[in-house]
Amino acid sequence: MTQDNALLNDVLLPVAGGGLLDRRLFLQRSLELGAGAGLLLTGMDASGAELQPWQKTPGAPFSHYGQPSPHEKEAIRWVSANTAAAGNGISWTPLHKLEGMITPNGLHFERHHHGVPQINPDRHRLNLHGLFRNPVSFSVDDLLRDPLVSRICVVECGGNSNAGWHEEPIQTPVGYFHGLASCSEWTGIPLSTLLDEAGLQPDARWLIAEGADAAGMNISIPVEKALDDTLVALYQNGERLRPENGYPLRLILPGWEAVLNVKWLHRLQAAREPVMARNETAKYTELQPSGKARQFTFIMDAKSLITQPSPGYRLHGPGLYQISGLAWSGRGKIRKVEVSADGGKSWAEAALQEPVLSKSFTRFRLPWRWDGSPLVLKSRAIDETGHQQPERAALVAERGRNGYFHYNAIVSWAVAPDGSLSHVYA
Ligand SMILES: Nc1nc2c(c(=O)[nH]1)N[C@H]1C(S)=C(S)[C@@H](COP(=O)(O)O)O[C@H]1N2
Ligand SMILES: [Mo]
Repeated sequence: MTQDNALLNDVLLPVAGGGLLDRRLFLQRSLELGAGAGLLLTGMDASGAELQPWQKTPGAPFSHYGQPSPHEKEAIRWVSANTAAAGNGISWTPLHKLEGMITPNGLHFERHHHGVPQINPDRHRLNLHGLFRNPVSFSVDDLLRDPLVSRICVVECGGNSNAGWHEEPIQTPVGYFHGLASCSEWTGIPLSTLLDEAGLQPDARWLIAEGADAAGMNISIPVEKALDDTLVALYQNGERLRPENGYPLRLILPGWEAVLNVKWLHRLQAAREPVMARNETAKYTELQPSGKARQFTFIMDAKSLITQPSPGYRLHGPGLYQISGLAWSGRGKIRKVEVSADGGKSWAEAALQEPVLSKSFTRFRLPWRWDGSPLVLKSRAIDETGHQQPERAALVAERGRNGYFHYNAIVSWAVAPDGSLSHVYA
């Protein structure tokens, strides 16, 4: 018996009660590692699989802030900047590349009217003025000392999905059609706390919020919503807000069109009347078939879409698939999502993945066996208030052809025999 073998036998004998083994077992581990090194030389692991280069040498060092794998270069925001106006434009969340319900901060959609201000938090203040008994000015540090609360909710631009109003169905990955919506955990201070502290006067009906960007975007918020679930957010998915999403602080009005979620918030004026800013008169209003215009249409209605499979992907032949998608409603929780694989003739109830949260992305899934024939996939959401997503024809009949905002019709993907998908009005 060699000296090494004797050592191996020794260290496997218990050295004390309860199964304690000899501390020299670590030496045996290194003997095993020696054997492993032999495998390394043969270029195969114990299962006979070939060792990859990264299994043979130490990996990259630590990093202060992580980045996605370089192999995930397609999971990016799609930028659509307005070249006529500096800093004006949008970028879309790649919903077709994501799973689960939370949007990573680097992929939260963006809408800026005048670029992303680079704010020094030490020089930023939030001023409450107008119809308050004690007008007050907060520093960011003041606000960070207040008791914080968190909630998960969707931020969705009122103009999201508006390509649905086009005469012809837009052909683009689903995130670049419906991705002006993102879902995050927001942490901050209930606005009602700050309004209490400043002594909101009873005759105040509106709060006029203004951002510290060069556009000085302003908009009017009804006092009822401000006192209900509105948050002054400081954190987004656990870290401080990203500059593009409002650093150091922004408003979050769960379920309402995102234009009200004023970023870089620096002023709240309590008033009797709305300010009639551009974004509540020239924009975010729509002429109806009745001849009347919609205004102050704050709530984002129920919506759903299938993200897998979706246009840009190709099914690899007949067989078993999992349909996966997102549903949400600005009115509350999603009660039910139904999926059709025959263009709306029959519907099956999808499984909703927990947690199902109010005004948040809800992931739905349904197994599906594709037999290779052409068909149309659809999904429709019903929220806890009973609101159901309309068919496109019904939405157009109700709202007419001047629609630009609040498009929430059922979305249809046609599957071709070659497994490719396209957006159809069906
Ligand atoms: N100060 C300020 N707030 C703003 C805007 C802006 O341009 N400036 N854009 C609004 C619009 S139209 C939308 S859709 C949301 C977008 O928020 P996000 O960029 O964090 O996704 O911010 C809103 N708040
Ligand atoms: Mo927006």
